[in-house]
Amino acid sequence: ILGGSSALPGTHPWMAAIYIGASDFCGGSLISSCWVVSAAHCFFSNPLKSQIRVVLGQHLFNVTDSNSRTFGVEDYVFPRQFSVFNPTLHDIVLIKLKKQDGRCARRTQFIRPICLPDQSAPFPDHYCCAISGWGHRHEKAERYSSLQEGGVRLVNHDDCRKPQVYGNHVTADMVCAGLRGCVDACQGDSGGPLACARGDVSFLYGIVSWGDGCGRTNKPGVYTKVANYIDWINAKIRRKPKAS
Ligand code: 4AZ
Repeated sequence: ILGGSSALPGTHPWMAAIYIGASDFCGGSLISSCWVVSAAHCFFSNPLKSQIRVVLGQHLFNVTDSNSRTFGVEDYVFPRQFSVFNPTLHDIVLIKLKKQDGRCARRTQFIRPICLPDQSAPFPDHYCCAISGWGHRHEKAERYSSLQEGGVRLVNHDDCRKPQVYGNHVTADMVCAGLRGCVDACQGDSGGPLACARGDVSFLYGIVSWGDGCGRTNKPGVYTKVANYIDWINAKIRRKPKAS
């Protein structure tokens, strides 16, 4: 996160740290006890499930403590439209955590799921939402940071599709945020949440997906529009009735 500030432990309790293979890293969001949402492009090389670790309740990058819990991965699923040939389209993946002693994440002060957005109640243009992540704090940073947070305003969709912004690279399955570039997501924040709140309830409105650099004028961050994938998410995470 560029231009943000250090988050206090427990203020983004849905935040997941996802370690992929030897050196890849992405953010994610806990949406139910056993399921985390992230960006499909983070998984585009089809990493072995056994090489992925998901840490909940983490604060410092690469540091586990008594508040954090580490999970293996049972499975991960892409929407059927996702294609490695165009990984910014349908950039969402569902990750199923491996149970430990018969269950996945237990709620604590530091671990709690975020609500899915309501398809019929979008947030308005210029609404102020929050991004968080362990990613780079400048375009040329060389290491990840402690968990950062910052506020970004939602950008009007037509404005984001203007030729001097992103033109038709931005589709109806994306939302843009942070036009003025003071705060933006950056490398290593991918997969993490764009969280918009109504009252004190936070909703997972977007997933950090792509952008031209970090914090550049007229180059907002682009996020997967989670509301467009609610039916797919619910179909995948719904407990399947046991055959009797
Ligand atoms: C990245 O490389 C990345 N400014 C993520 C988000 C943005 C740019 C780059 C948006 O993962």
